[in-house]
Formats: sequence, structure tokens, C-alpha cells
Amino acid sequence: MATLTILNYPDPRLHKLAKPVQDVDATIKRLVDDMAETMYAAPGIGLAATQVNQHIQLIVIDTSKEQNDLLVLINPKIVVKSGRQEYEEGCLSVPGIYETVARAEKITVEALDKHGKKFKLDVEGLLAVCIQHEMDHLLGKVFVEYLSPLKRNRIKSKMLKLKREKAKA
Ligand code: QAP
Ligand code: CO
Repeated sequence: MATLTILNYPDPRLHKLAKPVQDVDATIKRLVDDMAETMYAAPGIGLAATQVNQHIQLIVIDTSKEQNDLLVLINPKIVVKSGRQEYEEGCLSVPGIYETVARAEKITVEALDKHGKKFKLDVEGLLAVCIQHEMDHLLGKVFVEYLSPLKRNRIKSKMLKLKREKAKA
């Protein structure tokens, strides 16, 4: 296993559209393992393939307290959604930034698991938020795009400044 490099906002590659996975083969399984390791090492509760510069429809999530309940979603589709909830979100691609975003409260999602087997999941609360956040990444969308242009631009400047400082150090 290996940890992968996470792209940081504002990187244009975070806005690429992910393609469906054609075949859940050994290469995909290895990427699942590496993404899980990368997420746990961060630590984080969700990571989309887009964030590690792999533009395919693959997500790993673990919202459990013990960080021992990995959820793998390949080619996910939200088939039902209802309600509305606000949650303070963060993102491994936008370190240090937490902002409130409104999303559906309950969703039903269909996806393939790590073995390529189709499954359906009914979720709400944090897990529902997390799945919606990660599925946005597959569409090239980062959570800061839900904020006002003023807030988004401030975050963008802050991230670019951090990057410059890191490059100098
Ligand atoms: C998405 O985000 C999420 O800023 C997953 O310095 C987050 O794992 C969905 C992280 C909240 C719903 C609610 C963020 C780690 C991790 C940071 C994450 C940071 C270190 C974010
Ligand atoms: Co994110």
C-alpha cells in the first residue's frame, strides 16, 4: 500500500469530470487500498479519486469513530433524495477551511462495491453529507463553490499564499 498525493484547491485538475469505472479489476482494487490508506493517514472521513488525480468514479469514506468501517463507492448514483440539512464541511483538498453547506438530509445511493457487486444504501446525517460532498468531487465540484464569490476568493487567495510560503520554505 502507499499514500497518494492529494491535490490542493485551487488546482484545475480538481474540476475534471470523472469517468465511470469499466471493470473493477486489480488496478482499481489497489487504488481503493491506496486511497483508504491516504484518507486514514490524513486523517479524513472521505476521499474521491479526483483528489488524487485519478479521474474515475471512485470514492472511499469512513465516518465511524474507530475508523474501521470503510465504505467504497464505485460509479455511485443518487436515486432518491429528500429534506435539507446544514453541516460544517471540510475537505482534504482545502486544508484548514471549514464552512457550512446545505445539502439533502436523506439519500438513497446505488453503487458497486470493491468486488464490483451492486448495492443500495439508505443514509442520512453525516454519512449522507459525506457521500454528496465526495460525489461532487467526481463532477469536478469543490465545496467552496457553494459559498459566495467573496468567501471563495478569500479562500483561494489564502490557499495560494500558503502554497507560495511552502515553496519558499
Ligand atoms: C468531506 O473531508 C466532509 O481541513 C471529507 O486540515 C467533511 O475528510 C464531508 C480534513 C465534513 C462532510 C463533513 C480537513 C483534514 C479532512 C482539513 C475530510 C484538515 C485536515 C476533511
Ligand atoms: Co473534499
